[in-house]
Amino acid sequence: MSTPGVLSPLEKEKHLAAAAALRWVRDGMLIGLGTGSTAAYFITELGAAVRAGQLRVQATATSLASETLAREAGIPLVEPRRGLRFDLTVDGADEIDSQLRLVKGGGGALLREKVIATASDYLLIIADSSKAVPQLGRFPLPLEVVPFALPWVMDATAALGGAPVLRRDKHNPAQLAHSDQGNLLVDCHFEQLTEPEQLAGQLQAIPGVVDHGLFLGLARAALVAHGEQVLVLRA
Ligand code: ABF
Repeated sequence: MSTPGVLSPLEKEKHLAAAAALRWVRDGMLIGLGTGSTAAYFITELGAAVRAGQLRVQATATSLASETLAREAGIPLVEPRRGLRFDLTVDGADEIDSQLRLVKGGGGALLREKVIATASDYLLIIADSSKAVPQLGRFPLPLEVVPFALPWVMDATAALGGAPVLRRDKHNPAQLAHSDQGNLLVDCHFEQLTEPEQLAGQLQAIPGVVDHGLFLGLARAALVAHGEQVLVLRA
């Protein structure tokens, strides 16, 4: 495990969880690479193992940012194609409950993340301790939305109690945020997600919603770092 410089306690936890995920990787695997700062630590660690000749893997990334990082790290990349399945995908999350239901998409990559997670035999989530929650819903639920449909998606999600907010570019708030597909991102502020399965169906039924950040029944395990310890949660 590489040792990054001075890190905050949460950053240390992210790095610890990411480094622990390397133990799930076997030689020859096809790996899905997640997005976000925790997944970035994993990509860096995996790249170091590949460059050192300890592991031979191929990978596909869930975002253009992770793809660039993986390329720089020396991880061989494969393009999407029919029949492609991933032995393992390692990704972060915004919230994880005790049933390993997830809220994802704070990083804007929820669509590619769900595509790759669904095409994976094993989705392993890596996270710092702040992500484990008794109930989903404190973190706003992201949606990827086709631009033309935006006004009606805002109306429909408001009617569901989601208090939708159109996401702005975090580096340039005068601009709207866009996904890698060029779609818009809407963050829904539900007070609590008591029935995530029902809500997932309602959101998916809104025309123009490409996908939502609820990942239900997809994660097989989560590595959640608490201080110096990494807890393994299983579905
Ligand atoms: C991705 O990155 C997401 O689905 C989630 O939105 C985010 C987590 O980011 P971080 O690891 O930076 O907290 O995994």
